[in-house]
Amino acid sequence: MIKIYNSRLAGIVILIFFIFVSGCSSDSNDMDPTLTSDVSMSLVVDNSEPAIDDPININLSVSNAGPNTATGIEVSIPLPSGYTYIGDDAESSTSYSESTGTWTIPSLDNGSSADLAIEATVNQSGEYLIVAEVIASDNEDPDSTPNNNVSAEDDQESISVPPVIPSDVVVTTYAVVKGADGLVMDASGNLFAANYGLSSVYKIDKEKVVSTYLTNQPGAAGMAVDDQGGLYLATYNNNQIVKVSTDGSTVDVFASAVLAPIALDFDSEGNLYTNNNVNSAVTKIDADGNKTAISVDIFNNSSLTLDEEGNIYVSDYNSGKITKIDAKTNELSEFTNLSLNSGGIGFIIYSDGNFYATAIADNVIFMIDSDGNAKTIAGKAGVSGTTDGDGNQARFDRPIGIIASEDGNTLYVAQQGGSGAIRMLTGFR
Ligand SMILES: [Ca+2]
Ligand SMILES: [Ca+2]
Repeated sequence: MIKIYNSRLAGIVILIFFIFVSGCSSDSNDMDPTLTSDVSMSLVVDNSEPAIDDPININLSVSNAGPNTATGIEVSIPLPSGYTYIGDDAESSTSYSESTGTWTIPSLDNGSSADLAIEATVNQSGEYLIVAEVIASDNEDPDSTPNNNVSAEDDQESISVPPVIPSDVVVTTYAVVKGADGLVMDASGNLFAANYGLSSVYKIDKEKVVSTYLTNQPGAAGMAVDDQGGLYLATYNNNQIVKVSTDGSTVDVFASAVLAPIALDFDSEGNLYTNNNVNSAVTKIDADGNKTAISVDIFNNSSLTLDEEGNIYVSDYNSGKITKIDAKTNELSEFTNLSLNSGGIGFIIYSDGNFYATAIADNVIFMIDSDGNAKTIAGKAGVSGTTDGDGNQARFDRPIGIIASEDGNTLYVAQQGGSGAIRMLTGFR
């Protein structure tokens, strides 16, 4: 009995050993989860300061520090919206799918690496942060886990390559008023800066002398000047539009019961428009003060402007969206959607074929062409400051009001933050 038992047991042990040896002699790592490969990556670009539309090569390298051959590696590296894919050069035996953003590496020997170069152009706007991570691998890795999105691990890298702003943009400090809101310039070149919190409007004349122009205007916001030089002011907290006489001596109510007005702009026929901040609407006011409501798809709308054809553009305080209202049909369409990291748009203006917008929380100034293509012309997204200099170096502190000079070649920007300096931009077009 015992002998028979032992002989059967020996046979089973031999059989198991045979299966084990034959299994390990194959190439498949699936058979043994204890195989280990330390996979890591590097991510670099060949041009870290590209201009808009410049091509760059995004170079990704994945290495295996062993001890075993790594198999079944998949790396996620999708191109964000700030880039346009041109092509890629994936090392032979590997493949990159532009549509899924996945680079597949079937096998990587101990001590070897695989390379991928993605060629792309840098867009005027969009998301620029490129994130690459190993999302699959057959073997155990001693210091990283596929697809867990832990940036400190060696299987994940990121890089951001926003376009460098043309350096002929120059930003200087024009004048300092108490933290401002809306801005307007009259035909003589005098600037007027409204202060919402102080219910006041300050005048900055051509010699940059600052004086108090209006007081007791609750929630002083946006302004516009008519053809006769009359200044109109939206008083947000009074739900009114007031008109100031040319010499500044009298202030009359031009329109009342205009809910939460912010920006003001005229069309070529002398109709005045304002955005109703908390009413998903725009109010049109004719020369006699008669009001017409026009719907817009933005509730917390922050500003409006009109082009020379009378189309109305309304900005969203909460996002980068600007909606166009067709002058003839009142039909709504998305004009553009500015790429913002946080917060929304302050004021938008139209000037001589282009649009300009302030990004309050992002601290940048946008220029938008008539097709809705936007680019940052000054400031650095997410970085506030007071530095003057070229467009790349200049910093803003909650830029809000914006107005262009008559010839369209100079911009003035009011700021809520810091000392309330009004900044002047040139060289942007
Ligand atoms: Ca690793
Ligand atoms: Ca990881």
